[in-house]
Amino acid sequence: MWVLSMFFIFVVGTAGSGKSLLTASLEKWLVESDLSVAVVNLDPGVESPPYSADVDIREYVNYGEVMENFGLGPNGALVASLDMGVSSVDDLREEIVETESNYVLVDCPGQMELFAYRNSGPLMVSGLRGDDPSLSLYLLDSNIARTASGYLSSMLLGLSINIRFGLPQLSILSKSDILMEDEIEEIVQWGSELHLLEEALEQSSEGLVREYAKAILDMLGSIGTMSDTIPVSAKDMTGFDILYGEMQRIFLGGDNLYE
Ligand SMILES: Nc1nc2c(ncn2[C@@H]2O[C@H](COP(=O)(O)OP(=O)(O)O)[C@@H](O)[C@H]2O)c(=O)[nH]1
Ligand SMILES: [Mg+2]
Repeated sequence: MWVLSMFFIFVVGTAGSGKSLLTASLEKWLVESDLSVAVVNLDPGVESPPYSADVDIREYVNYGEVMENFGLGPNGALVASLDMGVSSVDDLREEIVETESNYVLVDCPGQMELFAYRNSGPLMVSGLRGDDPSLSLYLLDSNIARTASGYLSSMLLGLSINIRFGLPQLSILSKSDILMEDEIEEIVQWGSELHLLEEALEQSSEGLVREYAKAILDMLGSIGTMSDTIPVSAKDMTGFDILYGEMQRIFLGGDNLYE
């Protein structure tokens, strides 16, 4: 019997890196390609996301009430809301399965760092995806990645998110429309040719960074986890064909590299 898989795509990155708009644009792109898509909002604190969510954590936890009832600030309330959301993960998954979609786009919380480092993050991810094939899209914000030290620190955060979630991960250079073509090329090259990144760090960085940059780059080179960075603009809808190709390569690759 032919069993249809659902493919889960978790959109992750720091606050403001463009997760929600990318989710909206990727949904549009996939639907235009005749694929069915379910969009999941996992951000309890979002007011009006740029898409209409099929499944929404806000139906299970009330961020405003959590803030008020427990006397918490925005970050504390987010952490508490996510912890509470984990107890509803089976219901969220059931709602997702009922949509019978080809792709499930999961827009992760604004403060991704909090989500990734708490237990609720990985628990939520594994509960939502079940045994379905999954990957994460890690957004490197062009505003940050345009400098060598910004790129390196974003990369390292991506690596640590990768360690927490244990999913195959693609690096996306988000908001690429704000960069010049040659800037994009340079950033993409940093990912594949670490010596270029090292040179850029040497030219631009303070002494201390220069000293340990080499050690970090040697470490990155030896674990060989650097994948190509894919420039995408959710605003201009560019880069999606290449992104889709890379997602297919992971989902349909047929190997068990990530299991
Ligand atoms: N120029 C440009 N701006 C973008 C793009 N994607 C998102 N933004 C802007 O960046 C800000 C944060 O985007 P959002 O999707 O809410 O980020 P999130 O916090 O990661 O969900 C918003 O003002 C967006 O309009 C893009 O592709 N190009
Ligand atoms: Mg968002």
